[in-house]
Amino acid sequence: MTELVSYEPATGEELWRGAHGDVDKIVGVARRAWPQWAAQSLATRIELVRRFVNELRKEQDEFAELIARETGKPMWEARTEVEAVIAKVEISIRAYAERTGQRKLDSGLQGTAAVRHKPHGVMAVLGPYNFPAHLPNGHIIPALIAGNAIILKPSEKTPAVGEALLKYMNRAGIPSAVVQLLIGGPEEGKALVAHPDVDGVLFTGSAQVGIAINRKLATEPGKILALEMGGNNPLIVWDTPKLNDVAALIVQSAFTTAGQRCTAARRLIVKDTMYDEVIDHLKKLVDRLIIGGPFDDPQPFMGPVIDNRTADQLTESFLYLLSNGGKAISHMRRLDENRPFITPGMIDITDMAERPDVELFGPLLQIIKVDDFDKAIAEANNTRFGLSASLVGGTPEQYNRFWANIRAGIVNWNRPTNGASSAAPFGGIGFSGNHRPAAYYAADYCAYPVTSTEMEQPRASVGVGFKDQ
Ligand code: UN1
Repeated sequence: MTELVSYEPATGEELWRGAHGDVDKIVGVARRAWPQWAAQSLATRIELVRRFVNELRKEQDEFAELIARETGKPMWEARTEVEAVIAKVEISIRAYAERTGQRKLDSGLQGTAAVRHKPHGVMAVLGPYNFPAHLPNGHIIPALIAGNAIILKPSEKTPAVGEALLKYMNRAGIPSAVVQLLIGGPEEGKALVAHPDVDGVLFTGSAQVGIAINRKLATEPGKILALEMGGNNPLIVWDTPKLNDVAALIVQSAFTTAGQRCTAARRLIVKDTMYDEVIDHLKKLVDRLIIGGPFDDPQPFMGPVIDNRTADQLTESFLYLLSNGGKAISHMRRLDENRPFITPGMIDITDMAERPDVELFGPLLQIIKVDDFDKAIAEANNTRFGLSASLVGGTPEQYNRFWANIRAGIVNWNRPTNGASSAAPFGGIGFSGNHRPAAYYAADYCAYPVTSTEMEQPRASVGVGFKDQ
């Protein structure tokens, strides 16, 4: 049987090894377990997800350490991820009540009309490697609360974190048949998504894979599909005096988690009169940025990217931009031949004839100089993606114009493109996903509304068109 192995990006050491799962068998177990889980009271399911938080809290440091090992992100960031997992539970309980709770309505029909929600059944959760606990958890918890059985297929780069997440859930008393782990690669992923006994797919990952799933499910209109994909997110810098703060905001947007966030700023669009000063501040800050292993002391700003192949692809992308009209502001360099530590790359692509509209998932920032605010907005919209966008500086009137014209699901003023709230709807448009698949509105994907109209006695409403007896 094929085995999956995960390695620590920072050291190259093997971290985890396990056999690929049997999709049919796992789906069968979920199918059989589901009715009993759905029949539990909502209060019981809520009690159990709250117990999961208690279990996790007991081993919060160990879990953060595992996340740091398997992703390469610094401990301070791994701890933040565990906090986000914990916070998601109360957010999801609230979201279930507010988004999918029972509602009476005035339907205009005779009788009492109400909308109530039911779980879909078996939900497949496909997770990413950048937040291997937080993002799948953001789908698992609302789906569990709603009464679904879950199959988690973690990214093949982070199986250990996926396994640990479910272990805490099982310890809390959520049955192991109700939250199962499927280890595997694309083959298992495809089989799971297309399985006739899987009722919904909650996906977080690249646009390429998300679009393939969407195509695969095109003939199954009833299957629920939440797509949280990537971005080619713009950050516009307009008139603003606080350049130290602006530089810090740009660095945070583009380079936290080594740029491996769906919300990372990929394109910096700068007003021409601000350009030299902004770039100067930015370069100085990037030069001070510490890159290192997750447990280094002092803690690094960012770790390695996920693996050597990704590091190679990113440095190749940087060279591609450079040889196609880009001007290097700061070179993306490999710091270690054997490990995927790379320096943040910044490149001015203003003069590039054709700009690639792909998500470069790493610490690579493309910079564009513009001389007019409307051109800046047009430049920001020059993408098929539409996840997150920020304006830094400018007047309230300009922010309003930006807000009205920008095509993105998350729009910010004077704050980074990333670090979006988990208590708010989260998601994008276009190649970024199908609207609001995550965070607060994830609840919408986890239960379907049933409209019921109820009368005390049987009665039809059409009384014309019959012959006399
Ligand atoms: C980010 O903005 O860096 O809970 C990711 C969620 C979001 C994820 C945000 N807060 O799904």
